Amino acid sequence: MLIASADVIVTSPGRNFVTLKLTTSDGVVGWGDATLNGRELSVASYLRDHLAPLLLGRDAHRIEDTWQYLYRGGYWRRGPVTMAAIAAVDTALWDIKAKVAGLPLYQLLGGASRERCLVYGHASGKDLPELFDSVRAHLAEGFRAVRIQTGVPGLDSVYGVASSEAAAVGDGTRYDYEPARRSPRPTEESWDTRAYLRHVPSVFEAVRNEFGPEVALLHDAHHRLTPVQAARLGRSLEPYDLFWLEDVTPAENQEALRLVRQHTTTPLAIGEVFNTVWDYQTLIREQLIDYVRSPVTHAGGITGVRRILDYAGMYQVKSGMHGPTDVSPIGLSAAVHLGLAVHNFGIQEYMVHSERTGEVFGTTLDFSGGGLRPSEEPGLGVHVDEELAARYEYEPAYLPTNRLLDGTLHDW
Ligand code: GCO
Ligand code: MG
Repeated sequence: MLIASADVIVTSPGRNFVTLKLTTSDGVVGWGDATLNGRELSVASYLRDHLAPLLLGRDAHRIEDTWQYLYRGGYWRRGPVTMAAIAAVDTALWDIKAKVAGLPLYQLLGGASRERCLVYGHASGKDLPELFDSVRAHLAEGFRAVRIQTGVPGLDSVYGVASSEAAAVGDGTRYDYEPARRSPRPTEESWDTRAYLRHVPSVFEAVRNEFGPEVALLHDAHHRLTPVQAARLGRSLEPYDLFWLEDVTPAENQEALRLVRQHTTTPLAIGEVFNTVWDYQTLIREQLIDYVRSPVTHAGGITGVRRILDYAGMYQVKSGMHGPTDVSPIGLSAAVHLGLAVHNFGIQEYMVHSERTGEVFGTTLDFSGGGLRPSEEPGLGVHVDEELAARYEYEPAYLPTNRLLDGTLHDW
């Protein structure tokens, strides 16, 4: 069974997505997600101009060999563009193999290790009343874990908090947060670490008082702190029993996490911007973190993330795959198949896609009891409406940048 065609679909049903469609000589179709927020066209070109010609005529069953061929054979290794492109190929090949086997993908990965994958949603609000509405709306929808982000007094716009227009989406309490704005240049946000560090513990105190001890609470510091600031934040949040504190520092300096770890027992999650097991080598071996964030879409597909999770499992580190709306429903479905199968699953991020996205990318995932489960359909269980996709043309969109109050560019 040979790969007969490799087509790249760029579509923008509200936000941009890059999708790979592989078709075999027998007519079996496999889908893969290669969406890299704000840098979509570079991955589309990587796939279209450099990988598609290499894939034609290859045996579609040789997934591991294809992964190595694209990773080692390309000479230029790692990096988000390369690894998102490899991810799409890998995911599409797993989709094909599972369809040929007549089994849902998770069965090929070892079968279910649990009934469903616990997920967390995004609760946010510019102040406490808005935040409480958002938490309540999530709990009413069945979420058992929520990420908490709020505005910081003195700052106009803050990572993770929806604008008022977005807050009006749906029943008015979801506060959908989509950081990439459709514009030819990134927007700018402002930041003040001291104001943030003063404010956040009081938010978690209020949320615990209002919603009790049961609900799992998470928080994303989005790479903005130094190690010593991160250590302080982790320690100040200990009374509120967080499920995790995410991306406290820009963790490409892995050793920096030693200091954070020595000073706090708040669990740490890192790695949504990482794309290979090498990015985690020290973090995992020294048990400096508790959850790895790499999703199937950005870290070399099922094959790449399974490698990371097998290594993590040796050190009691669990999965916490990135699942914002910039991971397409195809990428989310792949993550849920993998999450259902691996032993060291922790939690899955689930930022619900817009209705328009759902019309282009249909999934067969089932959300109930606070978790997601894939259907029994052979393969990934995703259906792409290609005609509809063609109607939504790519539009430039960028993630914001971030500046300190004195104008210095800071990590966003
Ligand atoms: C998360 C992330 C996202 C990213 C976004 C970038 O934890 O969900 O931090 O909000 O900022 O996915 O593309
Ligand atoms: Mg994050």
